Amino acid sequence: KFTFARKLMAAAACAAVMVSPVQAAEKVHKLKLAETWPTNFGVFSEPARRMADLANKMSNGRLEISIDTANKHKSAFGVFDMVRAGQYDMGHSASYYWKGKVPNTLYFTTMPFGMTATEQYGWFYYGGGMELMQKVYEPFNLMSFPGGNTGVQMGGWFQKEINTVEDLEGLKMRIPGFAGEVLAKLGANPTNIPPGELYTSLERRTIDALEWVGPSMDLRMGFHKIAPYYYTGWHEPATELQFLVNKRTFDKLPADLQEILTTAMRVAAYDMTIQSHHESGMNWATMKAEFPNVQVKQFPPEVIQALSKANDELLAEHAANDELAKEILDSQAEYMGVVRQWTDIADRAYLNSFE
Ligand code: PYR
Repeated sequence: KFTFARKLMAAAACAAVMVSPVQAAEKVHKLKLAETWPTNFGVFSEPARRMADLANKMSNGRLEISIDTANKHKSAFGVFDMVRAGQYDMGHSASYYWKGKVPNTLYFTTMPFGMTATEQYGWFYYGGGMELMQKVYEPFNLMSFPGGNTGVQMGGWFQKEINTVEDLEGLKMRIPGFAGEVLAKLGANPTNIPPGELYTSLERRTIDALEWVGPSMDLRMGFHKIAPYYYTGWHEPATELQFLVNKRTFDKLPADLQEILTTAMRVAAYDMTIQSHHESGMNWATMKAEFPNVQVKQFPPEVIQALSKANDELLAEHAANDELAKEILDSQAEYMGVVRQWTDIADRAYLNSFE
């Protein structure tokens, strides 16, 4: 007899049978990511791996992201082009490396005398920064997301002391981004060199000085063995790395996987920001104890004033030359103008209130 209960069971079994082909058809999306960084590159190697792991677990295995370091693809500064062309689906790099290709990408890493990491994250996520970044990247079939922040960077490793503005003239320094242009205005010769080649360039004196990151990364690079002076920073107060995503790849993902990928990138970026501060703290203590000969210096006020003046002039030039550059720079300046007042009352006043 076909009872009601049996009918229900049959319906349930039928439903189960109907679900399973759907589950079987649940596609695994395999994405490939290219990093600018070499293999085993400390804190910078973390965000891509953490993001891939999180995305895989949160999607129950439906997102599989494999990672190639620069040792594999041999093109540290080719990441933009490779992701744009779809040779890779994703990248992990830094936006200011692309200024020679797309000048307006320059403003989404960090700016000399600009926002701190907390302020800049506020600008990205609540102050219109993300929208402006997408406006710059979208014409290139790309999306860009924050990829982890180093915090305030050290001003770099120098063979000779910088006592006057004249000491910058003719100085060959590895320094990317807007800061490089500021230094050029004061007569220095800035250049960008892939991270894997920095030590050799300074050791062989192809360059006189370099800035890389700060103790979180610099100690493992060994710069303290080949340059005596370690200057504090002015040029990169909040260096934000970058996840690049090929827009066509992203658009083809189901909506839930898009959300999972975006969340995984955001968590991985946040985590690197914390880890950078931690590693810098630990490594700073180690450096002071084990390498007491490293001379920590500040640029004299006269030099900082000249850098700041050149920076202001360059900002005005960039804004005058390009409408979108002006929109981005105005947005950053307005945001910082408001938020810095709070930073002053909160962080600055707190730190200044005691020794
Ligand atoms: C640099 O290239 O200098 C970074 O800090 C990422």
